Amino acid sequence: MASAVFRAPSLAEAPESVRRLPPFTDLPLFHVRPDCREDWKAARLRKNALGERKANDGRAPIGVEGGIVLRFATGMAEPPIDAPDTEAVAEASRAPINADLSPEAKRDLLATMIRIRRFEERSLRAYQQGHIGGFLHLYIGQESVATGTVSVLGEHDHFITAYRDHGHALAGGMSMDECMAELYGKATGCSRGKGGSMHFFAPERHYWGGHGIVAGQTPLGLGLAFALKYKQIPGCCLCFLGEGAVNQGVFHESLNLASLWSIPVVYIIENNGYSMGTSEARSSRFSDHLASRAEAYDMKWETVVANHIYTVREATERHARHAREHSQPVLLEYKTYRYRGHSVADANSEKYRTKEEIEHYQETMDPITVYRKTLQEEGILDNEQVQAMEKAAKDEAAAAAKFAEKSEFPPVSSITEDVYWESDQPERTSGGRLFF
Ligand SMILES: Cc1ncc(C[n+]2csc(CCOP(=O)(O)OP(=O)(O)O)c2C)c(N)n1
Ligand SMILES: [Mg+2]
Repeated sequence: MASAVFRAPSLAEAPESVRRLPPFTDLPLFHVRPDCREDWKAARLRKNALGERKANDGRAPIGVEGGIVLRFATGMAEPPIDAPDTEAVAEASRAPINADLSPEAKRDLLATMIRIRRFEERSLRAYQQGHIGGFLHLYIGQESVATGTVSVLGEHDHFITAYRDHGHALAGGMSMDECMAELYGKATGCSRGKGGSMHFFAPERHYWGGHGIVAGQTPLGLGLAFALKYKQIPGCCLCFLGEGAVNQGVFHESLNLASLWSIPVVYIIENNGYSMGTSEARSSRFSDHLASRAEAYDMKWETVVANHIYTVREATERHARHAREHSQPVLLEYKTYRYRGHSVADANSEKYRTKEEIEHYQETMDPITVYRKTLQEEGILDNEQVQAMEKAAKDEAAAAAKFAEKSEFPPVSSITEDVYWESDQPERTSGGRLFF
């Protein structure tokens, strides 16, 4: 008999909740939720008819949760977000953190998001031309999160993230030159060419990277915030993670300690709907909000649709202030979306989601487009200014690529420099730096 794992359950074996559904023969062996938008459903069914069923020999297991039919082997997600939260945007725009911005400061935020996107598009081109090797995780689609969060940080605050780290770096003030050179593996890169895409660092800007192990940065973020409290520095630490990191044990250990010791750490889940090719729905058991898991640790939490930078700034500022003033942790979940594959190697990112899903997001939710419209409606941005920002960002990215190409690779002799133990052994150091 075939292994249970690879066998579609028969109706007789199904639990009562399943038997009440239409017969399996009427249901495609596909990931369909009854509340899913009709056009997406249709697109999924079309794709299914075209080859998915054949590819899986009709044997993909089916799971049913509360009337929701899931196929676990492969399949696509419930779209991470359906529509902008217009009410929340209007409210956030009236909050002092946004309302008090000068027109110039508002335009600067747009310019930063455009810079991040053009930088990454240029880096993708460089990758395809063979200048960049290894990983390249693009942040395209999520720009409002890094730009909005980092823009409300105070002088004593710190931030740290995972490997999808280019946006945070540029939002934190790092130059395109040092970032692009790092991607090229050159000695002029921010990590002297030894880190690459996943390891952008700028501790002098309070940016602590850049970490490749999923959830590995979550205890480090806790440690940074602990150090602030221990040294009585009135700051907090923003610690970013993907929604794929929320089931890692170390994340839960970190939440527990953060709450137990009242540590001013703001955990920010950038929920872009997918961990590599696995949708949120297929990887995590939760009711409505991933962030509600914070309740297990007696911790505050909130979920925010993050495609508008005003909502991101409002929520981050409010929670960061609370963290600093009360020395309390919080778990914030930002609903966002990535357009590209997990990394450049994930070229067929439409395999686990439909083209329609990606297009829908780009047309209705794109963080750069929606914010540009907001500024135009506020009467503080015209087309010429947008074009100037676009040109400046493209020119800057092209210049950074040139700078990287011309730079030297690090010498082989430098391979033993910048290793971790140095800071504890000053007499044997080659120049490692201490920042606290
Ligand atoms: C401990 C560990 N397990 C597995 C991996 C391989 N891996 C790299 S990224 C990733 C998906 C993480 O997705 P998510 O946290 O949602 O972040 P996103 O890529 O969406 O930004 C996995 C499984 C890893 N790097 N570390
Ligand atoms: Mg993700």
